[in-house]
Amino acid sequence: ATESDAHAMPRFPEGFLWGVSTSAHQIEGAADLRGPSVWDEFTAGPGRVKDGSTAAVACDHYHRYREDVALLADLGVGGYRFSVSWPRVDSPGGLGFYDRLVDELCAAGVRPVPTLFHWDLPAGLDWRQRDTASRFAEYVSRVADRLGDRVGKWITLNEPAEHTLLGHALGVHAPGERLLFDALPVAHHQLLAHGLAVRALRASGAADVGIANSHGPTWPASEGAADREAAEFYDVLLNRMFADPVLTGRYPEGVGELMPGSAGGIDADLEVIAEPLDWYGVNYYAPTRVGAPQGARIDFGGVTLPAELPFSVVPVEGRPLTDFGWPVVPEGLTELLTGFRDRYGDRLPPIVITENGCSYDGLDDRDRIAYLDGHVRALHRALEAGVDVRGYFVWSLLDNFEWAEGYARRFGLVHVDFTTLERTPKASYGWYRDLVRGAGRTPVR
Ligand code: GBH
Repeated sequence: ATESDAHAMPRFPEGFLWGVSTSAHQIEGAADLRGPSVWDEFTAGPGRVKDGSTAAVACDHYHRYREDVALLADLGVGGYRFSVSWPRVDSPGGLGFYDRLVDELCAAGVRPVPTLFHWDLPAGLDWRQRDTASRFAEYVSRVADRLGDRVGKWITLNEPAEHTLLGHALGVHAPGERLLFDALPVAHHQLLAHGLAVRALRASGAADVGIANSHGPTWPASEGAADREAAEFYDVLLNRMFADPVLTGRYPEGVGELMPGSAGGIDADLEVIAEPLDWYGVNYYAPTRVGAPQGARIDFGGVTLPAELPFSVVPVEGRPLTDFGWPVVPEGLTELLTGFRDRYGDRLPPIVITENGCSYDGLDDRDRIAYLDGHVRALHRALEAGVDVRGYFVWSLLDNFEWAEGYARRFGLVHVDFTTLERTPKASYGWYRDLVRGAGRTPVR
């Protein structure tokens, strides 16, 4: 075999959905044409975002969506995962933008895959309030009634785990609360919102509903009991607390008692949360090594964790790091997916990788190609091991507003000059186009 044969991409099943992902607050801009979100309030405060930037303009996707859809069409992806901004939908004419975007996508033969909440909660709402869950379901019904004739595949929430941890427990994301374990009701109310949204979507005729949860293998720092116990705790907190209730209708042992129940008790909520899904979305970036608490503040991928947590995060050694400092561990994706299949068995619907990607600078981004190539192969190994994975979405189409990191971290297949807003495809865009086009285009419906 020639060298190129040895490196040939393995074949993926017919109909496998290749795509790219973005989110509203990170790319749209046009902040004057929507209501404020908790992120607008948060970034207005000093020292919250590293470069002092805001998402008021971002990639100006709101005005340039036609150009961006042309980039998607040229890329040849079968799906585009974007998010709908709740504060935009709540403002006059707000749904019109998503109407136009969805029409443009359909005309380009790209399947729209909207996420209904990607962290930009309307200012004034608060996930600590149970009522926010029913407000969310009402908003979801409005969006589904308007777009449901052209949208098949829906995502309720993006990463409630990260939103709870970073936004409400550690305060490095909006709304900037440092509640530590008192943030748990925020997780429960988002999960309840997810379940109510699934019901609202189905009531409006939607047939292909999922969630995008962040997951990664948790590796104990050593085989010692204290490290293993700390890693187990972390795994419950970041992975199982969000997957178990959705997939099995139960919280992991010990967690349910900490959650606020409804008048009907926690079981009534869990029944809503466990509404069966058509598919389960996984966002994967890296595994995390976790050990016993060290009584010191620790750096966690750019975030400083308080010392009082019952675990510590330790570096994964011997691996290349992305610009963000996250280790590159493709086989972690295989481990994660086979682990999910083993843990959840028949309760696990087909999986879609709803985000995977890395931050690197430069147009000749060979490191990104290496990262993506490794992860796509790792995904294929999970398929060979019998895990039912139906799609893969790269984070992200465009360089964008990377939350507390501002514009300093570039995750795009397409470079954005944030002064001129000019888009320039990177080497990785060409690589992904070859992969997607070689694999065959996924039919739109
Ligand atoms: C996603 O969050 C978001 O959905 C998206 O909006 C965002 O732009 C994108 O990722 C990139 O950040 O243990 O040190 O390796 C994912 C956030 C990724 C945060 C994995 C923790 C592990 C850090 N998580 N990360 S480390």
